Amino acid sequence: MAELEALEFGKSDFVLLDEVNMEQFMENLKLRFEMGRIYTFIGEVVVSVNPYREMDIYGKEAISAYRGRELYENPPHLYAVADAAYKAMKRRAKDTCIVISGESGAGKTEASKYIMQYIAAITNPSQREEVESVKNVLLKSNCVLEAFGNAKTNRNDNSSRFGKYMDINFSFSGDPTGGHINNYLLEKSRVVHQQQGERNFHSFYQLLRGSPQTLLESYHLQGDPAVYAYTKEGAGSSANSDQSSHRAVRTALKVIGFSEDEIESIYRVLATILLLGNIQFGTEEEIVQVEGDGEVVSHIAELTSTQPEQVEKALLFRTVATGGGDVIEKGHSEHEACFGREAFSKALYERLFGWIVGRINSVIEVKDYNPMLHGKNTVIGVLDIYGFEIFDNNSFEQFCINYCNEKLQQLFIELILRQEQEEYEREGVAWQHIEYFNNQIIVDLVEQNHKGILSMLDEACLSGGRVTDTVCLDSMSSRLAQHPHYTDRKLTPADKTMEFQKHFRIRHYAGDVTYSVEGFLDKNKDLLFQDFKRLMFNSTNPVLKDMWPDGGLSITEVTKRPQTAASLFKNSIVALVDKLSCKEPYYVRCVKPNEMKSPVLFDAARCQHQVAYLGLLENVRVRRAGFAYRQGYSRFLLRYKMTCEYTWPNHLMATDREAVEAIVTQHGFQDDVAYGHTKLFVRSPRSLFSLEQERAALIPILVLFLQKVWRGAL
Ligand code: AD9
Ligand code: MG
Repeated sequence: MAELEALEFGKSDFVLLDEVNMEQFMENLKLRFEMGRIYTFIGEVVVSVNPYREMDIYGKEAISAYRGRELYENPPHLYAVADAAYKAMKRRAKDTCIVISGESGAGKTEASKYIMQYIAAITNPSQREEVESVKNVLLKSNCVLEAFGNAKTNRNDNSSRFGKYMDINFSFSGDPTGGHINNYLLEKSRVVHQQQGERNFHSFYQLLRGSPQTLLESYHLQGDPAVYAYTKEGAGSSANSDQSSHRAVRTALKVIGFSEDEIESIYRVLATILLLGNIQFGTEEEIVQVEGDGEVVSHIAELTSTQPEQVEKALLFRTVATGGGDVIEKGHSEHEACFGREAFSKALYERLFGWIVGRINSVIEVKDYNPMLHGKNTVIGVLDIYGFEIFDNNSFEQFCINYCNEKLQQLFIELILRQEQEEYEREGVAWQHIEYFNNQIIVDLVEQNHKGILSMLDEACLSGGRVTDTVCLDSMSSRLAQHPHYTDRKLTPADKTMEFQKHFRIRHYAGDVTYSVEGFLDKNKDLLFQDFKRLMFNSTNPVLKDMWPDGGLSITEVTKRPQTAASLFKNSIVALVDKLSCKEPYYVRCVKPNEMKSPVLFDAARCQHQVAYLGLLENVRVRRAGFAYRQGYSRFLLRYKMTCEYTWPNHLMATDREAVEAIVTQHGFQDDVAYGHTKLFVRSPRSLFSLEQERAALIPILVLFLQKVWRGAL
């Protein structure tokens, strides 16, 4: 079957290419995409090309075809990887993880959903109620997190603007018992500003377009996104699914276990943010004021269960501790008031998102787990994190996202090589090392203590208000001038225009990215006046109050050196990498076929670039330098014993290994194999194909023979 698949639809595994070079790789990838074969293996890694159309390959039949089967028994599919991770977890009690990578719009989130659906479908055959409810919450959480964490960008109509790592816990019998979601760096700047043609987070449009008029009125909202500063930019695009999605999200929230009060509070926060965005400040007789008749302020107070005077005060003043230990109230300038309003809007959304994730976690966390009773609590982790981003204008967010991708690429290199090496060592098989580009140098450039860009940013942020973005850039450029992956703007004559005076460039593993430092320091400081935190902490709505536990601190108790956004992000990514590296990894590498979201266009240059930076060719080489196929002796025998006279129906040799040797020798591929302690290693899967073919040819004869035996004819 595999041979047939190879003939018609290209090679189902890139290790089968006649020669490993870019040309052949691309030819195969293109052929398979055009034939509707969007998945291809590199050993256990699945390469996926976004089909940009509905595929009829995820139904019940597909699920049962992959369930419990070996990777090579079926055509490549996400289900094959999901099943491999599940088997390893269940049979060998291994914690596993599935890392899905690729650039924005390549299909990571869709892949993660199919993987979760597969796991849900193959578990809990006895339909135990408590397991079903855990599965339901896990699945429904996707819908909620997408509403609040995804947005339409120019690259992807449903782009994840946060990173997600979900652990699913399993009982000894292999059923989901709970889970935990970690979220990473929500792109909160989107709340107040979107690039041309992009939207704010889906949740805003869903609320405005999906709520009945009476409800909108109670939120003091109008149903048109064009009315609000924060949703105006995206008001014109993709309105069709907002209404139905809103209903689905409300239902999902209920199913997960959010109370009516909690759901109401969530939408009140969204309404507050929309109203905040429309607040204007003006100056009269040198006093900064909120423009208008104060109605918006009282609406905000009503929505947040606070007092209008307190809302107004928080918008116009900040409390500061003087050097002498006094506490004074300082009026904002108009500029500061706008800054404060934007920071507050962003923080409201970020806290809301974090709170929703925390609330989901509280529902799905594994409770009352007793290892003595229930056995080892094993885990499958699924990572769906924003892909590498190169935009026309790249800012702090892209810098963090791309750093995260560098870390994950580092892990891929490390684990894929380590995993191979370890297995060969364990089994006592010799192997040959393969060269690859090690991106550690770029990781260091970003994260090294004292010498890395993140440290320099932090230094600049901690040295008070004197250092501007440009001063920080100058200092960075002089310290990193010699670094092969950092380009100082002064070194590139072509970029010496004014426009590029605030830029630096990093040669990432996935390509060159020019970052604009404008706003870097503000985003890194992530300053929010304590007055806003206190305002929310004093809300009489317990849900809101719960989101702002730090609002209870007085100005003198507030730490003068809060952690910066970049160091918080770095710590969370380092913790993520630690978490992943102690699990058995499975990889899905997603490729985006074109920029037009077209199901028929294979943009060869774009795809080739992705194949190159994802290190897929090196991946094939590593796989080929080693052994493409490995199988435990007893399983191998079970499958192929019919093809050899010495092993059919049973062998008389001392060990299974000797019996396997007999099969291999009889089929003449003894030079293509190595015998490990417990497994047979086959270098080229072609040897296996001939075996498979013979087996396939023998099966009808065998069936005929058995039928005759049963009928007593023999
Ligand atoms: V981002 O880094 O979050 O911006 P992703 O997650 O890699 O990105 P996503 O999964 O959202 O991309 O896929 C983008 C779009 O491609 C989806 O909205 C679908 O319209 C389309 N897509 C992706 N995978 C599939 C698939 N297996 N079948 C059909 C798909 N359509
Ligand atoms: Mg996504």
